[in-house]
Amino acid sequence: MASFKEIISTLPRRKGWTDSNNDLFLYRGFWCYSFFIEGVMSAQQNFQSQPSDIVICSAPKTGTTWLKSLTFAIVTRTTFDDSTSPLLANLSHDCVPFLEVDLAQSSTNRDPKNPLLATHVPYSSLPISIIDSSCKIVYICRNPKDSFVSFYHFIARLSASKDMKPVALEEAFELYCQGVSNYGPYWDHVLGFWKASLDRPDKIFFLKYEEMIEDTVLYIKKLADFIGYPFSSEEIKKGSVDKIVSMCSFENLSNLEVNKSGKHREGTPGVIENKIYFRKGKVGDWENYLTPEMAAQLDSITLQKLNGSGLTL
Ligand code: PAP
Repeated sequence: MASFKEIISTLPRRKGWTDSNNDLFLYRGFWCYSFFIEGVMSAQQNFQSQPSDIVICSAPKTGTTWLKSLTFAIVTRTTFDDSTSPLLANLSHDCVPFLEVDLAQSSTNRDPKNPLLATHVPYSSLPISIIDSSCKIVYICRNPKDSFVSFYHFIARLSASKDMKPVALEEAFELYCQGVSNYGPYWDHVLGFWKASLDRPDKIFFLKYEEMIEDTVLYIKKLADFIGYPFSSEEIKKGSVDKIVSMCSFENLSNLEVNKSGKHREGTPGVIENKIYFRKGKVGDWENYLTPEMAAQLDSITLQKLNGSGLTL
């Protein structure tokens, strides 16, 4: 049987968003770096989901770090509070295992007390046991203009820390519009989960970053209900929800020492400074980076792609 690497070497490829040799490959309809595709292939073969699992799904740069923090804080709130939470000493990515990296080889490599896992894999390529089991999926999406700008800055900051150069913003923009971004096309990613959430509303909870920023308390309560960890009226009176909102706020998390100076996956080639996951955490920052023409181009692609779906972004 051909190895994962051999299979990947036969896939269509495009240059990634930096000057390094790290190409994006088209695997089952989505673009991805080979390291992650190997993980996805392996997870598809090996990962066994449990009914109690809560799978946090997202395209990159749509609010993953925040959603992981919120969900982790919700499910661990009887064990920890806002002065003892592991989120105060660890990046949320280190509290929630990443399917295609941490769990690719084995589904038992987990803390049995933690039902959470996360992935960027599109709905149609999730391991079959996640689709078939009664586990819950929570999906977050974000306006494509802000997602693109966030993505570009992430790559630029990552490149600076790894002695690489990002492509120019205009070039990355063209690639993004063509769907050539890690786990892209972005619109296909969102639509896959959107349609699945309409078909299976008990299984998939669909969130938008902008709505969560607008009314975090409301969506935390909805999220807690959906994943089976509802807040009691007693907890609400005591301010439990507000404490989680404050603890997981951009201001609080980005100012923690661990997120200012710590590193994710230290000692591996994938090492990333935690601070790169925190930039502005705002809605509408695209206005500072995209020309009106670029914004109109992205809006028109979004309108066309989402046409008839009932979804707006
Ligand atoms: P990932 O998919 O690689 O994990 P992700 O967390 O989705 O990345 O994206 C980072 C974005 O979330 C950044 O957005 P920006 O570039 O527009 O600023 C980051 O600032 C934002 N972010 C991180 N933590 C929070 C938070 N606690 N609240 C709101 N936004 C946040």
